Amino acid sequence: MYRLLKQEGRAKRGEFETVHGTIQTPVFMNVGTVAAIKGAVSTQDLEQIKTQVELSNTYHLHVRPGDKIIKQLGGLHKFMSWNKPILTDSGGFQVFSLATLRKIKEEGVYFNSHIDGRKIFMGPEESMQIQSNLASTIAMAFDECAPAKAERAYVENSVARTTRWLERCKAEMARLNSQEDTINKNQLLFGINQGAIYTDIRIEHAKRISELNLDGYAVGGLAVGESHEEMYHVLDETVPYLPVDKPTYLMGVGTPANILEGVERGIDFFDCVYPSRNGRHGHLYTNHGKINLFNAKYELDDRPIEEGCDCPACRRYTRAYIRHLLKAKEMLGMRLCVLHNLYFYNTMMEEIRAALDAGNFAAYKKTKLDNMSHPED
Ligand code: PRF
Ligand code: ZN
Repeated sequence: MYRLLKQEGRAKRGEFETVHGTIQTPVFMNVGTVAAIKGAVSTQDLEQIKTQVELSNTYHLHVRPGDKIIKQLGGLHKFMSWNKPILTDSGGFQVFSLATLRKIKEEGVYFNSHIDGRKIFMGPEESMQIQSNLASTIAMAFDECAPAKAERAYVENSVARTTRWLERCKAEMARLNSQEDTINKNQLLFGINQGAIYTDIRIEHAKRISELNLDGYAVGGLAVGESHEEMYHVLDETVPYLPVDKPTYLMGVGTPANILEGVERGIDFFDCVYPSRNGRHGHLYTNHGKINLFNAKYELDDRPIEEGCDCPACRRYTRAYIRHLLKAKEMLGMRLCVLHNLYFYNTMMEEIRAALDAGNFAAYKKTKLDNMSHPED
C-alpha cells in the first residue's frame, strides 16, 4: 500500500507498506546483485548505513546458486539474513546486458549463461517463478530494454511484446501467490515502462500498463546511452501518465544530480551501482564533489573523507589511512569507501524526504547541486 504524503510540484514524498516493513520514499535501493553488496559489505553493515531496501537479481541468482536452493533455504531474506524489503530485478535487463547468443522470441529469451555458457530460457513465467522462489518483497516484470539508439520500428515491436509479457507476468504472479508452498504470498509486482526516447510510444505504453492496476511502476530503458537531457525529457513527458498514487521507480539511475532531477519529476525509487562501484575504486562522494583517494594530495590528509559524516569510515578513520589501505590493496580500504558512498546516498535521500516534508525541496536541490559542483580545495 502506497500513501502519497506530500507533493511539491511533481515531486512525491510517500510511504510504501510491505510485509517486510514500510519504505519511506524517495528511496535509494542498495544494490546486491548476487545477494551481496560488493565491497565486503554485510547486511549488518546495511542496518548501520540507513539502507531501507536491498536489490538483487533474478538472472544471477538463478544461475548461481539457483533459486530452488534459495527456496529450500527459506527464501532470500533468510538466506542473506536481511529482514527488510528486497526488490528483485526480473532478469530482462541482465539477460540483455550480460548473456551471450541471445534470441528473443514471443515466448521469451534464449541465451547462454555468462558463468558456464549453458543454455537457458527465460520468459515472463520463468522470471516470476524464480522471483517467487527467491520470495523477494517486490518482483519486477520481465521486459526488454531496447538500446537507446534503437530504431522506431524495432522499439514499437519490442514495447508491444513487453506489454504482452507484462500481462503474462501478472497472471503468473497471481497464480504463484495463491499456491500453498509459496514463501511470500504477498509478493508485489511492478510493471516497467519502455519506449527508448520515443515519448509518444512511452506515453501510450504508460497509459496501457497503468490500466493493469499493478503495485508500482518503473521507468526502464533509460541511462542506457542517451544524454541526461533526453532522459529528463522522457521523464517530463511520461511520469505524468503513471498513477500518482503508486510508487514510481527509475531503474539503474544514477548520479546524485540524476536522482535530484528524478525526484523533481515524480520518482520514488532509485538504484544504481555507482556508489559501490566508485567506492571500490577509491572515488568518494562528498558535499563538495567527488574525490579520488588515490590522488597524492591525500597522503598526509588527516581529515575524515567528509567532515561531519557519521558513517563507519568517517567516524574513525582519516583519508590518509584509507588511501594507504587502498594502495596496499587491503579489503578494508574498499569496504570503508563503499560504506561511506552508500551512506552518502542514503543520507541524501533522507535529506530529500525532510526537504519535501518541509516544503523546501526546490531550495534543497539547488543548494545540494551548487555545493557538489564546488570542490573543497
Ligand atoms: N529493465 C529492467 N531492469 C533494468 C532496466 C530496464 O530497462 C534498466 C535500465 N536503466 C536498469 N535495470 N528490467
Ligand atoms: Zn563518511
